[in-house]
Amino acid sequence: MGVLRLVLGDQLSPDISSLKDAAPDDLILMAEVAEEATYVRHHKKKIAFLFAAMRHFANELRAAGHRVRYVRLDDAGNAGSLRGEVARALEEVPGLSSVVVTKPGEWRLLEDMKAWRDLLPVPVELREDTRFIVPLTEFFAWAKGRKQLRMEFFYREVRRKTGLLMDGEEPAGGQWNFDHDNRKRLPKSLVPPPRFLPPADKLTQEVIALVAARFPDHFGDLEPWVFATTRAGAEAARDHFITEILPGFGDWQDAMAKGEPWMWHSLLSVYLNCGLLDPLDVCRRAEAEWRAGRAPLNAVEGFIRQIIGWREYVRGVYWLKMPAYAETNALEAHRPLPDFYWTGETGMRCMADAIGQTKRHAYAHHIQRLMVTGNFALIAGIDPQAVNEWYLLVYADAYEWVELPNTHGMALHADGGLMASKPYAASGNYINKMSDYCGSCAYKVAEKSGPKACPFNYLYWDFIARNRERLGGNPRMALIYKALDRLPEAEIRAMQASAADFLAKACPAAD
Ligand code: FAD
Ligand code: DLZ
Ligand code: SF4
Repeated sequence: MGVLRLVLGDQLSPDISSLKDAAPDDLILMAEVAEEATYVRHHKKKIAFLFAAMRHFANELRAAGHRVRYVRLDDAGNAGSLRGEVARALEEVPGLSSVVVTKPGEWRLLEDMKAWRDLLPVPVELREDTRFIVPLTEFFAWAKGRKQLRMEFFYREVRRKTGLLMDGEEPAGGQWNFDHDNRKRLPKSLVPPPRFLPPADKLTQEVIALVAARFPDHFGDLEPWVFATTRAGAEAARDHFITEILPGFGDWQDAMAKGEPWMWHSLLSVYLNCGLLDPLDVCRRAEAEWRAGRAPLNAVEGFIRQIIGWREYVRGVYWLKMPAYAETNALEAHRPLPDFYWTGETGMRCMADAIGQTKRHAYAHHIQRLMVTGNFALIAGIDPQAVNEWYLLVYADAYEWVELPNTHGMALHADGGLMASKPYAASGNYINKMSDYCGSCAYKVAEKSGPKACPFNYLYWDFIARNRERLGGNPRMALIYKALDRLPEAEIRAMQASAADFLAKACPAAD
């Protein structure tokens, strides 16, 4: 008797726990299903990337000698859901006595799978996802009894655990964190380097045509193609980043520039999150660049912190706090998402750029996600669930375990400060300091109210004023409230009037 081993679209690792004891009689099932493609209306490029990567991975498994049942979206009889496809395989293939699957990255699917135990005629084993550096039990033990979960302290534990950038007991270079070196604005004379953006191979082109035909109403463009869809391609992207781009990662980590979607970011999340790259391996390679003297410590530490710090940490927060986390709305924000999040059509140059490239590439870098689209949603008071849905569907790297804590915790402060000690709210000054957007914007960053004023300015002060009761007691907000109190009453009223006017047009509150 064999085992039916289900591999999900974001589990494309040969060493995934569901495959570790695979035997010749077993059958590996992979399925493209409408339910996963439409539970939110994912960006077309995200669906195409994942289906193409799944098809390539199935070929990789076959080449390694495994028996694989791969169900394509347009195959006759496709049941439309993962549960349906597991049930169909059990019915159609004789000799399968149990189902094994590695736990999924989203709460909704884990709950669904738990119910499979009662719905399917054979036992179902759900295995831990061991592709992360910190097992969830370890994260839960770390979090126990802590009122606030500060990433920095967690990160230091992971540095010690992995030995990454450690000289004995001490952090390499004598400091845990080199963030203060990583906030440079891009000089006009410096152009971001060319990137590894492989064209679509034949298999991927077929999938692109399928997605264009089946999901025409979904957000986003399929062309130009920018992602590798094989393990070898993802490894080439990793190697290109590490040798060519990583040295500049730190200096320009927070910088933005018009028409420049990639800057010095790695573009690796899409491969890490679907299993084509291993996070610890990527970090060890980055460390080796520093040890060999080819990349500076501020760049390598900053990059490694994003992966063994933030990435592991947000996963822990997600599984610690779900399902209640998805309902959090500590700032009681209820406005609908403005239409320009879907079209990119707005006079705000920073927003138009971030949304435009999101539409084109299913990618925006962290500062655009946090300080442009996230910051706008925060200060405009957009409903966290609407914002969450947007981030989950527009990015090719988005799965709820990583997207939700970043949205509710980091960008929107909807969790009341569990993740961030104060909201990442900022006026146009911040965007102007870190980018060259403002020079070609329809609005004026120096103006605080009125029809020409930068909306980030009046929305920021309106946010600060209207949240005084909720945020005024936070010691980290004390200076900001002092600054608000120093502003002339008439100036505050003018900004509030501009904010009300803008919001009434862009995202009128429901009655
Ligand atoms: P780089 O800047 O090159 O960073 C290197 C790696 O570090 C990334 O590949 C990623 O694996 C990891 N990383 C960096 N920052 C974070 C972070 N805050 N949380 C978790 N991992 C991080 N990341 C996702 O992978 N999926 C998401 O759905 C997602 N949604 C986000 C939503 C919001 C509102 C915000 C503010 C951030 C979100 N992030 C998400 C985190 C971050 O923006 C992306 O990981 C990053 O932009 C991916 O691009 P990159 O690979 O070029 O990253
Ligand atoms: C995102 C996604 C999409 C679009 N399609 C599929 C699919 O057809 N089959 C599949 O196995 N997985 C898909 N996925 C990834 C799943 O949604 C993902 O495994 C869960 O959200 C858990 O992270
Ligand atoms: Fe963005 Fe304001 Fe600058 Fe325009 S002026 S680009 S809206 S920050």
